[in-house]
Amino acid sequence: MGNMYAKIRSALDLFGGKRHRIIMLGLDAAGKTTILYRLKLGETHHTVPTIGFNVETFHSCKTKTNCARRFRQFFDHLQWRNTPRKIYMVGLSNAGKTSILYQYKFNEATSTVPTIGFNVESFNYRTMSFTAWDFSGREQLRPLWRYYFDDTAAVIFVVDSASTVLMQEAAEVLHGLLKVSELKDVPFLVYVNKQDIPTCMTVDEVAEALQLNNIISHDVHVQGCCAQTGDGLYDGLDWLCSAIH
Ligand SMILES: Nc1nc2c(ncn2[C@@H]2O[C@H](COP(=O)(O)OP(=O)(O)OP(=O)(O)O)[C@@H](O)[C@H]2O)c(=O)[nH]1
Ligand SMILES: [Mg+2]
Repeated sequence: MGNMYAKIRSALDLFGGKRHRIIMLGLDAAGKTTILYRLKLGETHHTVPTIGFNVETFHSCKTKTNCARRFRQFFDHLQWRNTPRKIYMVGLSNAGKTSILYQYKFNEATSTVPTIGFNVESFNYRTMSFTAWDFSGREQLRPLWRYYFDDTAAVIFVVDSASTVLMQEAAEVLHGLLKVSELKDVPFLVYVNKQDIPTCMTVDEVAEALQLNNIISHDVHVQGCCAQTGDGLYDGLDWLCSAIH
């Protein structure tokens, strides 16, 4: 019982229900007051050098998204339920999306056929439950993607690293997704798949071709993998779990 109360108390802290005193220290003109006003008001204000100190109270639960995330964390923390997170798997056709999905689900290589529409599978990893939506990458079927953006916790973008000629098209599709307002604040895991093929591009080469280093709008992680052996897939999922939390 004592353990249960301790859990509830620490979970309530996630709501910001408890007050914490933060002492901000640093050299002259380091930006302390600017940070304080940003936390308090959500915007940058002109400051003058502080004589003595400033005191402000602010709530960490600032945006609706943050509140929803904290609410979910609250339930997870109590382990009353583990809400499945929706993973949105996209990329060009033949990239290996369905092969990756089946590795997640069955932990083994499974033969696939080109997806028409989408596949949906649930699986658990570590303490989290996921519902993965794996869409067809065919150009004619990509318009379907936009009807399923809602409630996406993370995007997995799969690239065939052995298909050099399609890299430009993959870059355009990926950057198009990064502009979608429903996917704002959603982390993107980019799987550089088929790393077992001798002629494949390296992870760095693909990252450069996809201009991944220039992305500042989203949390993006690039991970080399091979869907046939499963290599790299769980390293990517580890990152995803931490990015979703
Ligand atoms: N050598 C190799 N082949 C792979 C790998 N991953 C997938 N494949 C093969 O690539 C082909 C396409 O894989 P899928 O998983 O069906 O591709 P997809 O992205 O789901 O394609 P669509 O459903 O058409 O969008 C299949 O023949 C897979 O066996 C890999 O890591 N290495
Ligand atoms: Mg498929």
